[in-house]
Amino acid sequence: MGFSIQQFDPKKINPNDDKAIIHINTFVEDTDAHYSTTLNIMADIDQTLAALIVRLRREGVAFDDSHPAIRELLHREYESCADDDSFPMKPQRIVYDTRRAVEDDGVVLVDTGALKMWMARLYPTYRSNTCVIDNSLSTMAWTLPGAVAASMADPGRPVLAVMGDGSFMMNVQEIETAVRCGCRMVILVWVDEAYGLIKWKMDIHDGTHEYVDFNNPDVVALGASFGAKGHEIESADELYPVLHHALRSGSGVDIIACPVDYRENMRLIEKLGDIDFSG
Ligand SMILES: Cc1ncc(C[n+]2csc(CCOP(=O)(O)OP(=O)(O)O)c2C)c(N)n1
Repeated sequence: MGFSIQQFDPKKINPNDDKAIIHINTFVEDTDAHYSTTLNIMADIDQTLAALIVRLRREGVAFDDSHPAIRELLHREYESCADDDSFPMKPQRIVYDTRRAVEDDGVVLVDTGALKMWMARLYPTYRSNTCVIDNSLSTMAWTLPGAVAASMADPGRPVLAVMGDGSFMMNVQEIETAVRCGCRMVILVWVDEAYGLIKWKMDIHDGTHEYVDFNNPDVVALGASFGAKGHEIESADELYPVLHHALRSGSGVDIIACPVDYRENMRLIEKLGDIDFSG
């Protein structure tokens, strides 16, 4: 459902091209040696699933759409570092504290990078369109202008852009736009002083990395120079109250820089096996 070849190599799920594939999407997928479809349903996915469920129920087919085992696994991982006070912070704890701080209808925009691997897997959502992820083109840095747009579209709603430091620096000038246009938004920057996802990929493939590390500016001074407010997180217990307060306080743009411990990335690989890095 919703599959697109540019997002994921079908060879990984269908190496011998011997699986029966029912493809449901708003478009027919490109032909691929590992993606020969048995049936193409070209339609709105939401409506297709709703119709399918009605039909299955009517015909008395027993099915379980709650997947308790998967939910339990995810929930356990999501809560695993809730009390972990190591610093720089574990990605799992940043996701956990982010979810606690954002109201159920708050909009979170997740940028491209290693942080996306953590947010996309673990961040629970309670309403539709409250966690926006660019999974296809996966362009870096879109969440800063994206947050400007989200806050203009619905000024009363909390808006949070979650970005890596590489992405943040790539579109940092858009803070000027946000301040000039009177946007109310918060930017949470996961700081690892590197292009973390690329470093991770190099470490997996070559066992080493190069030219992916960099230094960051002082976020408090940077924020002030744009007329925004910068915060440096200096211990694990600070993130939740600072984020919680920023999301609820008055006006303007808040930028929160939070150091992250990406040694967890390789541990995740050991736990899960191979991971797709396209984009
Ligand atoms: C515009 C653009 N340039 C390059 C890439 C390739 N790319 C994907 S993730 C990434 C590094 C992201 O680094 P950062 O924003 O610091 O996040 P982190 O991975 O450290 O969490 C790069 C260079 C991309 N997806 N988009």
